[in-house]
Amino acid sequence: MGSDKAINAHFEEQMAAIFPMTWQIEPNLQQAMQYSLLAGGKRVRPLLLLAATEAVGGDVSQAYPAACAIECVHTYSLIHDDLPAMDNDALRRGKPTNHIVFGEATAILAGDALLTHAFYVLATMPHVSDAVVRTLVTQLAYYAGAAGMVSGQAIDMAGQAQTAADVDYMHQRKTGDLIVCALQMGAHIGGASAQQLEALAVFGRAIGLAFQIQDDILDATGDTQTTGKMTQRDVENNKKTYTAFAGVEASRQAVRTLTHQGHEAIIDAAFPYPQRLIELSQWLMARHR
Ligand code: GRG
Repeated sequence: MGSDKAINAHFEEQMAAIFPMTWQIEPNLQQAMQYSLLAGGKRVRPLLLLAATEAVGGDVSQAYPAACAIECVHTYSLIHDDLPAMDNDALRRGKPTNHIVFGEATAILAGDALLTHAFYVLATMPHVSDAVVRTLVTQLAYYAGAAGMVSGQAIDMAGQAQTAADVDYMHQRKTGDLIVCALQMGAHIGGASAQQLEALAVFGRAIGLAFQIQDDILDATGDTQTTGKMTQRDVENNKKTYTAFAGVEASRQAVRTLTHQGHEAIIDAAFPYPQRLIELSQWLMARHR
Protein backbone atom coordinates (compact mmCIF):
# COMPACT_ATOMS: atom_id res chain seq x y z
CA MET A 1 0.00 0.00 0.00
CA GLY A 2 3.05 2.27 0.36
CA SER A 3 4.26 4.50 3.16
CA ASP A 4 1.82 6.49 5.31
CA LYS A 5 3.14 9.66 3.71
CA ALA A 6 2.60 8.41 0.16
CA ILE A 7 -0.92 7.24 0.98
CA ASN A 8 -1.84 10.57 2.55
CA ALA A 9 -0.37 12.50 -0.37
CA HIS A 10 -2.17 10.39 -2.95
CA PHE A 11 -5.44 10.67 -1.06
CA GLU A 12 -5.15 14.47 -0.76
CA GLU A 13 -4.42 14.73 -4.50
CA GLN A 14 -7.53 12.74 -5.29
CA MET A 15 -9.62 14.73 -2.82
CA ALA A 16 -8.57 18.00 -4.41
CA ALA A 17 -9.79 16.76 -7.80
CA ILE A 18 -13.05 14.99 -6.99
CA PHE A 19 -15.23 17.24 -9.14
CA PRO A 20 -14.82 16.77 -12.91
CA MET A 21 -13.03 19.76 -14.48
CA THR A 22 -15.85 20.22 -16.98
CA TRP A 23 -18.54 20.77 -14.32
CA GLN A 24 -19.74 24.32 -13.82
CA ILE A 25 -20.23 24.69 -10.10
CA GLU A 26 -21.53 27.88 -8.54
CA PRO A 27 -18.28 29.46 -7.25
CA ASN A 28 -19.49 30.23 -3.73
CA LEU A 29 -20.80 26.69 -3.30
CA GLN A 30 -17.55 25.31 -4.67
CA GLN A 31 -15.52 27.39 -2.22
CA ALA A 32 -17.70 26.30 0.70
CA MET A 33 -17.26 22.62 -0.17
CA GLN A 34 -13.51 22.98 -0.69
CA TYR A 35 -13.19 24.92 2.56
CA SER A 36 -14.47 22.00 4.61
CA LEU A 37 -13.05 19.20 2.48
CA LEU A 38 -9.55 20.62 2.75
CA ALA A 39 -9.73 22.08 6.26
CA GLY A 40 -7.32 19.63 7.87
CA GLY A 41 -9.45 16.67 8.89
CA LYS A 42 -7.65 13.58 10.17
CA ARG A 43 -9.03 11.45 7.30
CA VAL A 44 -9.83 8.63 9.71
CA ARG A 45 -12.53 6.96 7.63
CA PRO A 46 -10.62 7.03 4.31
CA LEU A 47 -7.50 5.66 5.99
CA LEU A 48 -9.50 2.86 7.60
CA LEU A 49 -11.12 2.08 4.26
CA LEU A 50 -7.76 1.86 2.49
CA ALA A 51 -6.28 -0.18 5.33
CA ALA A 52 -9.17 -2.65 5.12
CA THR A 53 -8.54 -3.15 1.41
CA GLU A 54 -4.88 -3.78 2.25
CA ALA A 55 -5.71 -6.07 5.18
CA VAL A 56 -7.62 -8.51 2.99
CA GLY A 57 -4.91 -8.47 0.32
CA GLY A 58 -6.77 -6.26 -2.21
CA ASP A 59 -5.43 -3.68 -4.64
CA VAL A 60 -5.42 -0.45 -2.63
CA SER A 61 -5.00 1.75 -5.70
CA GLN A 62 -8.57 0.82 -6.69
CA ALA A 63 -10.01 2.01 -3.37
CA TYR A 64 -9.14 5.73 -3.41
CA PRO A 65 -12.40 6.93 -5.00
CA ALA A 66 -14.38 5.13 -2.29
CA ALA A 67 -12.10 6.72 0.32
CA CYS A 68 -12.95 10.14 -1.15
CA ALA A 69 -16.65 9.30 -1.21
CA ILE A 70 -16.77 8.44 2.48
CA GLU A 71 -14.84 11.60 3.37
CA CYS A 72 -17.44 13.63 1.42
CA VAL A 73 -20.18 12.08 3.56
CA HIS A 74 -18.23 12.67 6.76
CA THR A 75 -17.58 16.30 5.77
CA TYR A 76 -21.24 16.93 4.99
CA SER A 77 -22.19 15.49 8.39
CA LEU A 78 -19.81 17.84 10.20
CA ILE A 79 -21.00 20.92 8.26
CA HIS A 80 -24.62 20.11 9.11
CA ASP A 81 -23.80 19.12 12.68
CA ASP A 82 -22.22 22.54 13.29
CA LEU A 83 -25.30 24.47 12.09
CA PRO A 84 -27.26 26.60 14.57
CA ALA A 85 -30.21 24.18 14.32
CA MET A 86 -27.97 21.31 15.40
CA ASP A 87 -24.91 21.73 17.64
CA ASN A 88 -24.39 25.41 16.85
CA ASP A 89 -20.59 25.31 16.80
CA ALA A 90 -18.45 28.21 15.60
CA LEU A 91 -15.10 26.42 15.52
CA ARG A 92 -13.89 23.16 13.97
CA ARG A 93 -10.36 22.03 13.16
CA GLY A 94 -9.14 25.36 14.55
CA LYS A 95 -11.10 27.29 11.92
CA PRO A 96 -14.49 29.01 11.81
CA THR A 97 -17.21 26.53 10.87
CA ASN A 98 -18.67 26.52 7.38
CA HIS A 99 -21.82 28.50 8.16
CA ILE A 100 -19.80 31.16 10.01
CA VAL A 101 -17.75 31.76 6.85
CA PHE A 102 -20.31 31.17 4.11
CA GLY A 103 -23.69 31.65 5.83
CA GLU A 104 -26.25 29.05 6.80
CA ALA A 105 -27.90 28.59 3.43
CA THR A 106 -24.61 27.93 1.63
CA ALA A 107 -23.43 25.61 4.40
CA ILE A 108 -26.61 23.55 4.09
CA LEU A 109 -26.20 23.40 0.32
CA ALA A 110 -22.50 22.51 0.57
CA GLY A 111 -23.47 19.57 2.80
CA ASP A 112 -26.23 18.53 0.41
CA ALA A 113 -23.89 18.65 -2.58
CA LEU A 114 -21.15 16.68 -0.79
CA LEU A 115 -23.58 13.94 0.21
CA THR A 116 -24.88 13.71 -3.34
CA HIS A 117 -21.40 13.76 -4.80
CA ALA A 118 -20.29 10.80 -2.73
CA PHE A 119 -22.66 8.60 -4.70
CA TYR A 120 -21.49 10.06 -8.01
CA VAL A 121 -17.91 9.18 -7.08
CA LEU A 122 -18.89 5.61 -6.21
CA ALA A 123 -21.04 5.15 -9.30
CA THR A 124 -18.19 6.24 -11.58
CA MET A 125 -15.43 4.23 -9.88
CA PRO A 126 -13.03 2.78 -12.41
CA HIS A 127 -11.47 -0.70 -12.08
CA VAL A 128 -14.16 -2.25 -9.86
CA SER A 129 -17.01 -4.44 -11.04
CA ASP A 130 -20.62 -3.21 -11.24
CA ALA A 131 -21.52 -5.69 -8.51
CA VAL A 132 -18.95 -4.19 -6.14
CA VAL A 133 -20.13 -0.65 -6.97
CA ARG A 134 -23.69 -1.68 -6.14
CA THR A 135 -22.53 -3.10 -2.81
CA LEU A 136 -20.60 0.10 -1.99
CA VAL A 137 -23.57 2.35 -2.82
CA THR A 138 -25.90 0.18 -0.77
CA GLN A 139 -23.56 0.10 2.21
CA LEU A 140 -22.91 3.84 2.24
CA ALA A 141 -26.63 4.61 1.93
CA TYR A 142 -27.41 2.17 4.75
CA TYR A 143 -24.75 3.17 7.27
CA ALA A 144 -24.87 6.93 6.61
CA GLY A 145 -28.61 7.12 6.17
CA ALA A 146 -31.92 6.70 7.96
CA ALA A 147 -30.98 3.55 9.87
CA GLY A 148 -27.42 4.68 10.63
CA MET A 149 -25.70 8.01 11.16
CA VAL A 150 -28.80 10.15 10.58
CA SER A 151 -30.74 8.13 13.18
CA GLY A 152 -27.88 8.64 15.63
CA GLN A 153 -28.00 12.36 15.02
CA ALA A 154 -31.81 12.38 15.40
CA ILE A 155 -31.53 10.62 18.78
CA ASP A 156 -28.90 13.16 19.83
CA MET A 157 -30.95 16.16 18.71
CA ALA A 158 -34.03 14.88 20.52
CA GLY A 159 -32.01 14.38 23.71
CA GLN A 160 -33.44 10.86 23.86
CA ALA A 161 -30.36 9.10 25.22
CA GLN A 162 -30.74 8.91 28.98
CA THR A 163 -29.05 5.72 30.16
CA ALA A 164 -25.49 4.54 29.46
CA ALA A 165 -26.94 1.89 27.11
CA ASP A 166 -28.89 4.59 25.23
CA VAL A 167 -25.72 6.64 24.86
CA ASP A 168 -23.83 3.62 23.52
CA TYR A 169 -26.60 2.95 21.01
CA MET A 170 -26.63 6.58 19.88
CA HIS A 171 -22.86 6.59 19.40
CA GLN A 172 -22.92 3.33 17.47
CA ARG A 173 -25.32 4.95 15.01
CA LYS A 174 -23.88 8.47 14.96
CA THR A 175 -20.17 7.70 14.89
CA GLY A 176 -19.65 3.94 14.75
CA ASP A 177 -21.73 3.19 11.68
CA LEU A 178 -19.63 5.31 9.31
CA ILE A 179 -16.47 3.69 10.69
CA VAL A 180 -17.91 0.20 10.19
CA CYS A 181 -19.02 1.32 6.73
CA ALA A 182 -15.50 2.46 5.79
CA LEU A 183 -14.08 -0.92 6.78
CA GLN A 184 -16.79 -2.88 4.99
CA MET A 185 -16.39 -0.82 1.81
CA GLY A 186 -12.63 -1.23 1.79
CA ALA A 187 -12.95 -4.94 2.40
CA HIS A 188 -15.51 -5.42 -0.38
CA ILE A 189 -13.18 -3.66 -2.83
CA GLY A 190 -10.42 -6.04 -1.74
CA GLY A 191 -12.61 -9.10 -2.27
CA ALA A 192 -13.02 -10.04 1.41
CA SER A 193 -14.53 -13.29 2.60
CA ALA A 194 -17.67 -13.37 4.77
CA GLN A 195 -15.51 -14.21 7.78
CA GLN A 196 -13.24 -11.23 7.16
CA LEU A 197 -16.24 -8.92 6.75
CA GLU A 198 -17.65 -10.11 10.05
CA ALA A 199 -14.29 -9.64 11.84
CA LEU A 200 -14.04 -6.11 10.43
CA ALA A 201 -17.57 -5.35 11.64
CA VAL A 202 -16.59 -6.44 15.17
CA PHE A 203 -13.36 -4.42 14.94
CA GLY A 204 -15.25 -1.39 13.58
CA ARG A 205 -17.92 -1.44 16.29
CA ALA A 206 -15.24 -1.66 18.98
CA ILE A 207 -12.97 1.09 17.65
CA GLY A 208 -15.99 3.22 16.67
CA LEU A 209 -17.14 3.29 20.26
CA ALA A 210 -13.58 3.81 21.49
CA PHE A 211 -13.27 6.73 19.06
CA GLN A 212 -16.41 8.36 20.42
CA ILE A 213 -15.41 7.84 24.05
CA GLN A 214 -12.05 9.41 23.22
CA ASP A 215 -14.00 12.32 21.72
CA ASP A 216 -15.94 12.69 24.98
CA ILE A 217 -12.69 12.58 26.97
CA LEU A 218 -11.18 15.29 24.75
CA ASP A 219 -14.30 17.40 25.14
CA ALA A 220 -14.14 17.03 28.93
CA THR A 221 -10.38 17.43 29.39
CA GLY A 222 -8.91 18.97 26.23
CA ASP A 223 -8.43 22.60 25.26
CA THR A 224 -9.45 24.51 22.16
CA GLN A 225 -5.84 25.05 21.08
CA THR A 226 -5.16 21.31 20.85
CA THR A 227 -8.55 19.98 19.72
CA GLY A 228 -9.31 22.79 17.27
CA LYS A 229 -12.85 23.07 18.59
CA MET A 230 -14.70 24.45 21.58
CA THR A 231 -14.43 22.09 24.53
CA GLN A 232 -16.71 21.38 27.51
CA ARG A 233 -19.57 21.63 25.01
CA ASP A 234 -21.19 18.41 26.23
CA VAL A 235 -21.68 19.76 29.75
CA GLU A 236 -22.82 23.13 28.37
CA ASN A 237 -25.36 21.42 26.15
CA ASN A 238 -26.39 19.10 28.96
CA LYS A 239 -25.46 16.06 26.87
CA LYS A 240 -25.27 12.60 28.35
CA THR A 241 -21.80 11.28 27.57
CA TYR A 242 -19.68 8.28 28.45
CA THR A 243 -17.43 10.43 30.66
CA ALA A 244 -20.47 11.81 32.51
CA PHE A 245 -21.59 8.27 33.33
CA ALA A 246 -18.26 6.61 34.01
CA GLY A 247 -15.78 9.40 34.78
CA VAL A 248 -12.61 10.21 32.86
CA GLU A 249 -10.38 7.42 34.21
CA ALA A 250 -12.89 4.64 33.55
CA SER A 251 -13.50 6.15 30.11
CA ARG A 252 -9.77 5.97 29.33
CA GLN A 253 -9.77 2.34 30.40
CA ALA A 254 -12.81 1.67 28.20
CA VAL A 255 -10.97 3.13 25.19
CA ARG A 256 -8.04 0.76 25.84
CA THR A 257 -10.29 -2.27 26.39
CA LEU A 258 -12.38 -1.65 23.28
CA THR A 259 -9.30 -1.10 21.13
CA HIS A 260 -7.83 -4.34 22.46
CA GLN A 261 -11.10 -6.18 21.68
CA GLY A 262 -10.91 -4.78 18.16
CA HIS A 263 -7.36 -6.07 17.77
CA GLU A 264 -8.39 -9.54 18.92
CA ALA A 265 -11.10 -9.73 16.27
CA ILE A 266 -8.56 -8.87 13.61
CA ILE A 267 -5.89 -11.24 14.90
CA ASP A 268 -8.35 -14.13 15.29
CA ALA A 269 -9.44 -13.80 11.68
CA ALA A 270 -5.84 -14.08 10.41
CA PHE A 271 -5.85 -11.31 7.82
CA PRO A 272 -2.89 -11.37 5.41
CA TYR A 273 -1.93 -7.70 6.04
CA PRO A 274 -3.52 -6.48 9.31
CA GLN A 275 -0.70 -4.21 10.51
CA ARG A 276 -1.97 -0.86 9.27
CA LEU A 277 -5.44 -1.44 10.71
CA ILE A 278 -3.91 -2.15 14.10
CA GLU A 279 -1.65 0.91 13.87
CA LEU A 280 -4.56 3.17 12.91
CA SER A 281 -6.61 2.03 15.88
CA GLN A 282 -3.64 2.66 18.18
CA TRP A 283 -3.25 6.14 16.75
CA LEU A 284 -6.97 6.82 17.29
CA MET A 285 -6.78 5.65 20.89
CA ALA A 286 -3.90 8.06 21.61
CA ARG A 287 -5.22 11.04 19.64
CA HIS A 288 -5.45 14.52 21.16
CA ARG A 289 -7.65 16.10 18.49
C1 GRG B 1 -25.73 15.95 10.52
C2 GRG B 1 -26.66 13.75 9.72
C3 GRG B 1 -25.70 14.48 10.53
C4 GRG B 1 -24.86 13.76 11.29
C5 GRG B 1 -23.82 14.32 12.09
C6 GRG B 1 -20.83 12.76 12.79
C7 GRG B 1 -21.91 13.57 13.38
C8 GRG B 1 -23.28 13.24 12.99
C9 GRG B 1 -21.67 14.59 14.19
C10 GRG B 1 -20.35 15.02 14.59
C11 GRG B 1 -20.37 15.39 16.02
C12 GRG B 1 -19.26 14.76 16.73
C13 GRG B 1 -18.25 15.67 17.31
C14 GRG B 1 -19.20 13.44 16.84
C15 GRG B 1 -18.12 12.80 17.56
C16 GRG B 1 -17.22 11.95 16.76
C17 GRG B 1 -16.88 12.55 15.49
C18 GRG B 1 -17.63 12.04 14.35
C19 GRG B 1 -15.93 13.47 15.43
C20 GRG B 1 -15.47 14.10 14.23
O1 GRG B 1 -14.74 13.19 13.45
P1 GRG B 1 -13.18 13.34 13.25
O2 GRG B 1 -12.53 13.50 14.58
O3 GRG B 1 -13.15 14.72 12.47
O4 GRG B 1 -12.74 12.23 12.40
P2 GRG B 1 -12.02 15.35 11.54
O5 GRG B 1 -12.10 16.82 11.83
O6 GRG B 1 -10.68 14.79 11.89
O7 GRG B 1 -12.45 15.01 10.15
